[in-house]
This record gives sequence, C-alpha cells and structure tokens, in this order.
Amino acid sequence: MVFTHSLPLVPAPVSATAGEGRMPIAATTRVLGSSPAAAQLIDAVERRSGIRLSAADAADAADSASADIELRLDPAVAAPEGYALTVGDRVELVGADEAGLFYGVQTLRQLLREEEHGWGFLRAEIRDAPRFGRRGVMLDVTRHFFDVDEVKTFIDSISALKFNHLHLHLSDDQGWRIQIDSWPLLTELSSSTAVDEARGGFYTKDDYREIVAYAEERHVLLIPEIDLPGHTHAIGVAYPELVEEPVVSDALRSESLQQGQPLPVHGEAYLGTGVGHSSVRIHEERTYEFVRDVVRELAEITPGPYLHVGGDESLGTPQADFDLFAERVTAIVVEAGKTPIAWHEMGSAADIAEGTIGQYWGKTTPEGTHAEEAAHFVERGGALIMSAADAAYLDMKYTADFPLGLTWAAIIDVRSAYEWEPTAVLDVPDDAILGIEAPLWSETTRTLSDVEQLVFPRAAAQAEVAWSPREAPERVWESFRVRLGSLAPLWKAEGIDFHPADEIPWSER
Ligand code: TNX
Repeated sequence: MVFTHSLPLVPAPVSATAGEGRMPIAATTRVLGSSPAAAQLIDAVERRSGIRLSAADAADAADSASADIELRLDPAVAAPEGYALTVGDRVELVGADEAGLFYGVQTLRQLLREEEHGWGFLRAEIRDAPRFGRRGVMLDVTRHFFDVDEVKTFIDSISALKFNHLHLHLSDDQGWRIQIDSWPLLTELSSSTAVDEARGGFYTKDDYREIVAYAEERHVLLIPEIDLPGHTHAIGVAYPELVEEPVVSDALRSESLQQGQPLPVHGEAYLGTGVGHSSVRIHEERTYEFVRDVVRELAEITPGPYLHVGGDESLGTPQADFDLFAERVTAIVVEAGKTPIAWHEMGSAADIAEGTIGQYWGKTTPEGTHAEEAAHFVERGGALIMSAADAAYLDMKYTADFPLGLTWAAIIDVRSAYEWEPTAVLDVPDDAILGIEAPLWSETTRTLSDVEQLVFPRAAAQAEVAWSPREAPERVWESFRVRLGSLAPLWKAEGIDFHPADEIPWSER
C-alpha cells in the first residue's frame, strides 16, 4: 500500500479526507471564538509563520458572521476530547469540550504549510476523538533535574501530540525534588545532587503550582510520584533514621565496578545509577508519619486525582515487608482523598487498596510474576496503565551505537516503538487498560536537548498508539513513517531537538 495522499497528521485522526489545495492566511484572517484555544491558535500560527491572525469581535454580529476561522463548542459533535474540523474557504472547528478544541488546534498546526505565495492550511474534513482517555509521558527529574521552564517546554511539545498526562518522577536515590514543609531537610540536604555530580535542584510549592497550571492550560494532568519503599537513598541523606543500610547485591557490585561508580553509603549522597539497594524502614512508625506528611502536602498542591507511590525495584526489601508497606502506603493515599498509582510490583500485595491503578513496565511478553502482579490491580477494582519497557520506554537506545540511553529492556527503533498493542500484553479485559504512558528515565540525559533526542520522534509513535483507532487504515507503519516525516519542519520551527532517525523520510518543508 502507498499512502501518498494521506494528510500529514500524527496521531492519525479517526477519519480524514483531504480537500483540494490550501486556505491561505494573512494578518487580516479573522479568528472567532472565546475559548483559550483561539488565542493558542493565534500564538502558534505566529510562532510558525510570523503572521499574527486577528481576533474577530464576538460582540459584533456582522464581524462574527464573516470570521474566517471559527471555534465553538458542541458536546454532541464527538466523544470527550474529540472535535470536528473543516478547512475549506474558511475553517470551522467544533470541539466536544475545551480539550477537543485544543486538539483541533494541534491538528490545524500540522496542516499549516508554507506555499509559494504565503502560508495556508491544507484543506480537509476531519472527525476525531481519542481511543484511550489516558495518554501519558513520564519525566524523571531526579537522575537529572529539569527546571520549571524546561518542564514547560516539554509540556508544550508533548501536548501538541495530544498527550494528556504528565507523570513527574520526583524522588529517587540521587535526589529529592519537591518542597515538603514538614520535612525541610529533604530539599535542604538532598536536592542539590544528581547523577555524576550534575546540578540538582527542586521545585518549591509555587514552582510546582506553576507547572500544574501551565499543564492544565494545555489539557495535561500532572501526576506526582514519590518512589517508595525503594529508590529512597536520598531520603536517608536528609533523615538517616528513616532508611535502612544499603543492600549491595553482587549485580550492583559488579555493575558499579564496571562503570567506575562508588557503592551507596548510608546517609551520604549517591551519584551512581545502580538500583534496588535502598529501602525505607518498614517496621518503624516514624516511616508512616513521614509518608503521611508527604502524601498530605503533595495532595494539597495537586488538583488531579492521582498520587503515584512508586513500588519498583525494591530489591533490598524482604517480600513480606514490601507487601505490608504497599498495603499501608496505598491506604494512606486513599485516606488523603486521592487514587493511588503504583508500579506493577505492588500488585504482589494481597490487600493493596481497592481501586489502586497499576503501571505495568514489564515487557510486551511478560516475564516472571509481572503479569500476575499487574492483574491483581484489576482484581482489586483498579485498572492498568501500560508502559511496556521494550516498546514504550523512551530512555532505551534507538540503535546499539546511539550516544544516549540505556539498553536493558531493548533497543527500540521508531518502528518497534510504533508496533505494539497495549491490550494484547496482559490477560485482562480490554476495559481494564486505561491507556499508555511512555517514561523517560534520565540517567543519561543531562540537558533538555538530550531528553528531546530520546523522546522525539518515539513519543509520536506512542501518541498514535494511544490516540488513533486500532482499525484505522492509516494506523500502519508505512503510513505512519511518512506522516511522521512531515512533522520535521514544525518541530524544527518549534526548536525541538528530535533525532532524525534514518527509518523516517523527513521532509524539508
Ligand atoms: C528501571 S522502570 C526503573 C528506573 C530506571 C529505569 C531505567 C522502573 C519502574 N524503574 O529506576 O531509571 O529502569 O530504564
């Protein structure tokens, strides 16, 4: 099959028909609509083309009737987050809700083209709505820290692909990244470090609120994670009494030796990348006072319904202790009025709080006890987010010689990032799968530009897996790679440092 006539859109919409030619735009082109999406469209068009469209006067009937671009709401037009878009001699964008209008604007941005005589939108008739309500990306701000402006830039680029959740991994062995007033030493003593002596940092509560609000304006819900009971070495730098002596396995010893990294020492900063050596003290009530305070303070500044409590790779925590902790920590989150999310390992705990959401990070062919653990969240009335490590992990290398990234799960080229099916991994009902999340762990990414090299273009593959209907004729690699290639000029104009993978026919303009 050849897909030369498809519209250059990623993720592929539910249905799209290309029209003839383009609708030209100029500074005199008038946009009607009171939604924030109208202003976002005007700004985005200006950033790309230098043309500042004008706003039509909604109070003036003649002015509104003759507007060239009209945005309005109609809940009946599509499912939530959906929209209908017609580009003919004028643009009509109807959103099922504000998110739908925002996504219609993202589609318009991809239809904007420079032609001989100026800029215009490709003519098209589009109906669209997401397959999954949960389309997430995770950013690890612990191994390397990214400041508020960098996180905002990241939110801009992922929301343009119609992602609607951002999971921030806020604590790990190498650093603690969020202000907690009741335990001030966390940021005083444990936030300045990162992997390999890189600069650390943390978010004040105001910083965090600023990120939440910025994300919200782009229809992205923030999910904060405090990783427990393992990945907690940094907590022990601030409060040594909360954390056990490091458990140094043979694997950690040989890996550290090989990489020239020191072994973790209790109460001292850990700047290596080894995992599985730290654990909070499970049988000390003080640990739960700490957890309760952190959960309460985080819940207070998080308008979204979720708090992620980690649970991954607690290799040094005895299984019975781990299960006990999983039950207690998820109950504490429920008491604080939030829905807990945990990495799938916490599904080993029989009485994990009802309704807890599991995040599956095993492989597309599950190994060991991973599938069983994940299924237990569903048995407890919860559901699952799919982050299959050998398909959706954004921190794996594209090719063996790619300078950034890790390889433990797989080497993931763009095609393997694209060709996986989130409902086919586990033996659970399809409706137990909320959607997907693509994590970016930051062991090897020192700058936002490094992050972008790993995230783009593979996040676009995950966006299509999460958004586009499974049965759509365009939802195939041969179509995707061409449509993806057409995003290059937009990404360049936005300053996104994407990796120009040679599987993709990148277009020049
Ligand atoms: C495993 S995946 C981890 C992280 C590492 C990542 C690197 C998961 C839940 N835990 O601690 O950063 O591998 O790919």
